[in-house]
Amino acid sequence: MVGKDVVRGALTGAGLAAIGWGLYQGWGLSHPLLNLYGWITFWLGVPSVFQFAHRVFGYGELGKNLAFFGTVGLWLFLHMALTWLWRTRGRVALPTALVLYLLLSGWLAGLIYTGLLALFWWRKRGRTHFRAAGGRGGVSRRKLLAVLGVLATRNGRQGAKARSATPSRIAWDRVPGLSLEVTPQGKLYIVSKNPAIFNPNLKGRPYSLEVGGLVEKPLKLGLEELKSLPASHLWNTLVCISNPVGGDLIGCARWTGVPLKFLLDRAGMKPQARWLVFEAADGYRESLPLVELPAQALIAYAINDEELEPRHGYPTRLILPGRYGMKQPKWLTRILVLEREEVGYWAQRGWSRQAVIRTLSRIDVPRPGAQLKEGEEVLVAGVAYAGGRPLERVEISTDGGLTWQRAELKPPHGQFAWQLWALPWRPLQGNYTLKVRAVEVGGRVQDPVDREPLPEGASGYHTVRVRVR
Ligand SMILES: Nc1nc2c(c(=O)[nH]1)N[C@H]1C(S)=C(S)[C@@H](COP(=O)(O)O)O[C@H]1N2
Ligand SMILES: [Mo]
Repeated sequence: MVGKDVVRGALTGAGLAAIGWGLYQGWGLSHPLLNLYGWITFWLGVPSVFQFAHRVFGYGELGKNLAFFGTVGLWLFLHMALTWLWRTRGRVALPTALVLYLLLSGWLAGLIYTGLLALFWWRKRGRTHFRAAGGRGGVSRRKLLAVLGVLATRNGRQGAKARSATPSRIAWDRVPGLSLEVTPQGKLYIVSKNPAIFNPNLKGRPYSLEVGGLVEKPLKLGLEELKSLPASHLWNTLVCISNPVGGDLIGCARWTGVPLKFLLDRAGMKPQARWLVFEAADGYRESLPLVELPAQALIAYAINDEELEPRHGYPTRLILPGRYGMKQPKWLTRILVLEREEVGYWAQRGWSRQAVIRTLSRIDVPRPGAQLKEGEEVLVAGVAYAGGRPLERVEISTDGGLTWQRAELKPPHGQFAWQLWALPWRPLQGNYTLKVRAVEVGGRVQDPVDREPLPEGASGYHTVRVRVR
């Protein structure tokens, strides 16, 4: 009999998760499975797990997805237990489920899920009747699932090529292996707390951005209204705080949107206003002290003159120059002005609260382990960024950091744009350890101490070993 509970429980759990996915994508209803995942990553202490997963799986999506599969397993197990309860202790099963769903996802979703579960159970009992009477039982349920599935539309990936060139000794757009100075949207890294299928897709859904809390005049603006307000452009480098030294969770683009200051001025601050809190459609939160809000911060709706793709935050996201990506919520739905801080999603999990970008530099070419030919000139080249603090120079060492030479530095597109750098190099035979470091105006040299990304972002010099024959 317990074997049947296992099968039924798993089917029930899977069915609820699927219907819930439709409700989440279609109407933005809180999904208990996603919240369970949030809890688990919270209580397991993502920081240490993250560092571990980082080593074992690299810094891609694998670790996150494994954690998610674990959550799915737990979710199914919970429904097996509930199914068993329902069979053996009948009456306590539904209240238990109610408490579980309420805890996981609040009253609205909690009631809806309990209702759905009751429906599942009731149908399971009823089905024997229906079967005898002509088997109509499963049909409407299948229809419901199909309708809900259709509600969520997914979007294909595309990205236009964008290149830019400035006259210089170096043809910047033709250095083999060097990053594009402007990252096309389709090539910009993607990071989200959610497994990909749970990223909100707000395309075709009614949308409005609220500005509320300690303001004189709360605002509620649709996308078209936002677009009709005075727009600003900002060159901004987006980099994830979990980007390791030399990593590729970084890109630079030209963002378009409404200056956040403009919206706040329009709403009017009350005297007690101290903090900005940002809320997103996936339940993500971040906050920032009002006094630290840079004038350039945007509520962005376009990148490189294209509409934001769903995975990059359609219809709007915050662009907060100088801070890591975690402080730039995608799928923005609400901005609250408060008296005190609300600790952000990742900050709750041990990451930095301020998340100020550390000065970084990366060698794009040559690649680690490259075999070069003696006497042939190559360009050592890469990118550097100091979080909006102007760069004075970028230096390269070919002897593991003993001596340094100055690379050519391409002028940036803007204060918050990364910079390309390159250095012609004609090596003799041997093994070389290349290193790069950036130096800010005023002489502050990039931090050489090797640090893991957690909690304040990685530091240390990107190092590449090559062989010349
Ligand atoms: N709503 C929401 N916004 C979010 C996140 C998220 O999980 N949910 N992740 C943040 C993190 S950690 C980063 S690094 C950036 C990544 O933005 P991108 O995927 O557009 O490159 O989005 C940020 N904004
Ligand atoms: Mo991030």
